[in-house]
Amino acid sequence: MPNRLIANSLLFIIFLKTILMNEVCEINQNSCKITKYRYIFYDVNPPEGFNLRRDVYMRFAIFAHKLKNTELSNFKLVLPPWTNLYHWKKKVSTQIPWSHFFDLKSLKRFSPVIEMYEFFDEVNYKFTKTKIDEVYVLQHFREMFQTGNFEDKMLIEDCIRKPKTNFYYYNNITSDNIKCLSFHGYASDLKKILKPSNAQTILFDHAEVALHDRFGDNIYWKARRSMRFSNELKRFAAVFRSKYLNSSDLADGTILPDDWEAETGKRTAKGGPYLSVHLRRRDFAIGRTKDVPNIEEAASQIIELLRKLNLNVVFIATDATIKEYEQLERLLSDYKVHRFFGVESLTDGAVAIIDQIICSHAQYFVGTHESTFTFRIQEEREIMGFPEHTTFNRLCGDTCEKPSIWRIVY
Ligand SMILES: Nc1nc2c(ncn2[C@@H]2O[C@H](COP(=O)(O)OP(=O)(O)O)[C@@H](O)[C@H]2O)c(=O)[nH]1
Ligand SMILES: [Mg+2]
Repeated sequence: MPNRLIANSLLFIIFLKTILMNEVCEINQNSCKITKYRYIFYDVNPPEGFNLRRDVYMRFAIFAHKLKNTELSNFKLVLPPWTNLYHWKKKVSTQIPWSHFFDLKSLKRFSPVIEMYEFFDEVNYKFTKTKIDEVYVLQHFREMFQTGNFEDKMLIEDCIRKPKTNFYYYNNITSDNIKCLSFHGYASDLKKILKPSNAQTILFDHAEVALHDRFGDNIYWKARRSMRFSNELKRFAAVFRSKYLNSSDLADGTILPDDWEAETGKRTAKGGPYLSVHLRRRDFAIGRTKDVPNIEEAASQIIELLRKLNLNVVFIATDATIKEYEQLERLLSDYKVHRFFGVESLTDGAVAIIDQIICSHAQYFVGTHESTFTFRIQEEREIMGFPEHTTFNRLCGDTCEKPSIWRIVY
């Protein structure tokens, strides 16, 4: 009977829809769309800065990338929206999507990532409450540091600290299934959690506990190359470079293909006719006095470099206070000194990226010891193909070992 068939099919669809959507659409069931996808969320220890967060993103983007073409290929990685960070002085009033900083199309060419709003849209959550099916708060094994036994492992254990998952400050997201997962291993090991689970949504908090699968291999660099900055931020940097630093991609030899997948790795970048400096202050100037110079020492090292390079223009990226920066400027008064001050409409995060872009295009770069802000600039220069000796340089404190060289591989 065709009618019965139709009725049965309808019932079956409703049944399917109910099991699929049961956990996630609490109110307003009718508005729920059927989606065949499952979702990995992650979040990072709140005090961590932007550039460490970019590194954690890579660990999870690589994890999700490796799920493609496996039995877990219906998982997508939901990008954790940006909320106020410790280093951002100008507060943001809402969750910021990744497209504010990065080119989403490029990210998606590497890994099945989506923005939070795309997730909301896919499951039509807008007016409903979202309950994450399973939350795992990663923590280090307590006994590992006592016994020195660093085998890879994971185990649901008592929480060492009371978990404070904030769900990106959305007041319509919760979970009633939060566990602590003692973990020592690589991000991709987390598929052991995905495999036996039939949850549609899984959140890993304190994701920074999971390590890179393989730091510095070609997959690492693919993930890294896919993290192209948004066109808007690139434009701000380009205007500044052209206006103050006599720098353009054509003249500097820094034109890259539109698609990062087409990059071949030529070491032919020349860079603009300026020295760029990343001078990390604030918490580094307090907590790492041995490794970072004071302002006078920084100035004399910069002058030495300018003389050696026969340059008279320097671009300073720094989180220094205005007072410190003015002191530096005075000490460098024989030279043209530039800093990007930004405009009112730019977020602190955007200004920081524009600083990084301008630094990465200089003929010669010198950074701050063990700052992830500096590391990201060095990677950018590796991608553009600068000679290594122009990139892996640091300002000296009392200590001055040479920075590690992380060469790009394809
Ligand atoms: N605009 C700007 N911000 C900076 C600079 N250096 C540090 N910051 C800010 O301070 C934060 C430092 O945190 P993070 O990104 O984790 O780098 P790290 O702490 O140096 O390893 C950055 O994200 C920026 O918000 C700089 O040169 N320019
Ligand atoms: Mg930091």
